[in-house]
Amino acid sequence: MATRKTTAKPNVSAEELLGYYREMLLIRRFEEKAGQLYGMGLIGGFCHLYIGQEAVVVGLEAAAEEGDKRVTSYRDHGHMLACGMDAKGVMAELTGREGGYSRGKGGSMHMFSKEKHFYGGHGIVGAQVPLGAGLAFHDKYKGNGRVTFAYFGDGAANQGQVYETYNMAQLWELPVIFVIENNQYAMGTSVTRSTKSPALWKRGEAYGIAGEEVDGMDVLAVKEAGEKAVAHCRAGKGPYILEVKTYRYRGHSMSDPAKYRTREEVQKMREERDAIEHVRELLLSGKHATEDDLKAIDKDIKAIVNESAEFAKESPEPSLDELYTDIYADN
Ligand SMILES: Cc1ncc(C[n+]2csc(CCOP(=O)(O)OP(=O)(O)O)c2C)c(N)n1
Ligand SMILES: [Mg+2]
Repeated sequence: MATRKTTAKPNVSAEELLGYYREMLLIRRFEEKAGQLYGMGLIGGFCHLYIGQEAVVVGLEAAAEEGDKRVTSYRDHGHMLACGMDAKGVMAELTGREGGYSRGKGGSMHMFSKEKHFYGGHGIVGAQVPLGAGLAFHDKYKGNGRVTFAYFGDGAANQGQVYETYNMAQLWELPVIFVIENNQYAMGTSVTRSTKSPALWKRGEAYGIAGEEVDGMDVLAVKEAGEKAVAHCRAGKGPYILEVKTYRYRGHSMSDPAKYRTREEVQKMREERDAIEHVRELLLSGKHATEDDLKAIDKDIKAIVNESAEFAKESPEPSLDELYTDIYADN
């Protein structure tokens, strides 16, 4: 990927840019804190951090409207924060406490919020893709104009169920945006090792689904592409594919020998392509904010994240009775 230019786009207000900066920073600091709590033994099981990929979900949430739905994989903390779920509830779920979004029974990979239209959090690679089409089917049936964002990875993009879903979604003209977060690796397997056709956005062509590739380290580019995809879906034209090129800085999960890439590769992405640094430069060079303004935001975010960690440590473990709840649908 080429190094991008750092001049502010004229159609973006200072307020918008500051909002994206805040939201991306919240995800990054939250994930760093989650990494620390994991190291301290306060979080158990799997924990997949989103550090590096923040511009994807923040850009797409900027294109969404109230009532739109989202569903994603196990790398889900960023999606929850970006759609407005409370950092305290997410962190407490990570520590397996009663104050968590699944009352401590779901952990990192299994959280939901009906209120924020967040449908998980799914540990089975690719499983959320047909679920996303199902959510979109509901909205099409109801004729409510809503759109679903179904996020999945480059590795998941090689799954059979994705293509069955493409076929049905196009056939039924479902309002679903298939967002491929191409962070270049599936656990330790690079895209170039797993496929001879790395243009994942083109794979809808066989089904008649339009798609495009987006620079996922540029929140403004993601937002613009998101708006186009949303307009396509809301106009009743069926699904759309966005392949968002991004990068994760941390390991796949919390234990990752990282033998599949060099430290230099990671370092280069951090130094030259970081999405938060990009917005920071836009804010400063466009004189939309001063260093002090940004420091104040950093301080604010730190306080929110620290508060979430305190809450997550203090919230009690779920009672044994919780074993018997959330098993059957409540009528
Ligand atoms: C059906 C299934 N197969 C294998 C796994 C183990 N697994 C977990 S994550 C993962 C890699 C997926 O990579 P990608 O779709 O690129 O998403 P990323 O982790 O990069 O966000 C694999 C193989 C699984 N959870 N489910
Ligand atoms: Mg991947």
